Amino acid sequence: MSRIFWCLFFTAWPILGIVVSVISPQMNWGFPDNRESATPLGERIDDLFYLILCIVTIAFIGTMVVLAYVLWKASKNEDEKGWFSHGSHNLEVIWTIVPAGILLFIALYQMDVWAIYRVRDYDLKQQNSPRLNNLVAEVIARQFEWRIRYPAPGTVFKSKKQIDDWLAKPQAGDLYTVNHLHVPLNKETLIYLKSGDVQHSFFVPEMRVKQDAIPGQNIDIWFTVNRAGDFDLTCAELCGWGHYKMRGRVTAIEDFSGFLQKLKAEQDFDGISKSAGEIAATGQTQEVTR
Ligand SMILES: [Cu+2]
Repeated sequence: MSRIFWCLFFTAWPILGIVVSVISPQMNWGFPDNRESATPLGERIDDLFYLILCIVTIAFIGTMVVLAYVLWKASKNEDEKGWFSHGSHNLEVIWTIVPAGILLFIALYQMDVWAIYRVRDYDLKQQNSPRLNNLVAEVIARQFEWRIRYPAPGTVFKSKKQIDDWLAKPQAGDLYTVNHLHVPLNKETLIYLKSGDVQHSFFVPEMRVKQDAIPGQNIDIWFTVNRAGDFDLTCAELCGWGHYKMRGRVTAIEDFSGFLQKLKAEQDFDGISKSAGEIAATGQTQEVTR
């Protein structure tokens, strides 16, 4: 094969790759259900991904242009031999310092988002902090399901110690569900994540929320959902033979306290009085029919 063939061959693939990348959003060639973030913080996380995508695209195009130039230059003379280099100190310094500088820039630039994502419990330690009552639920990941515990409707936490006490053991009046977490819409939400056995990972792709559940730890997760609806919850840590079936749902609803009241009516239903639906509809206490 002539050198010009290899020059065209190795130049065509990067060009094809770039063309496919540019047209794929319009052609809907992305991942299925690759939808926009349902949380404002998720949008900022997406922006970080796009920033990194821009940086690697520039680096990719730059290196491919150099490669194409070298191939094209060498293809003009079939008899010219290659030049072997044992390294260039200056070049090595440059390609160490430039990526290091880019990594340092990304590390500093993302700190804000990371702080909002991970470090929001600092003022829970203050008495009567408004954030104390952002607590919505405790989620226990276990082989192979998500166990959800909500505080009794109307519970008010006045200190971090009260939260810790609530987390330490189940309380009378707590409400329970399995694999389906409800959260309030447009409100800063705090959930605590625990593991009942091995390591799991609480992952809600559309909310851009992902957090490992680690045995022995209560891990706080903060988010604000600003789109009503159902979102897939999945386990993102291989946790055993039934890992694949650790699927759940997160639902963001406007009337969160109404949901808790309905859940309480269902849970308190003794099986012989009015149906849970009727009680929830009327808001009455139960009457036992004999
Ligand atoms: Cu798992």
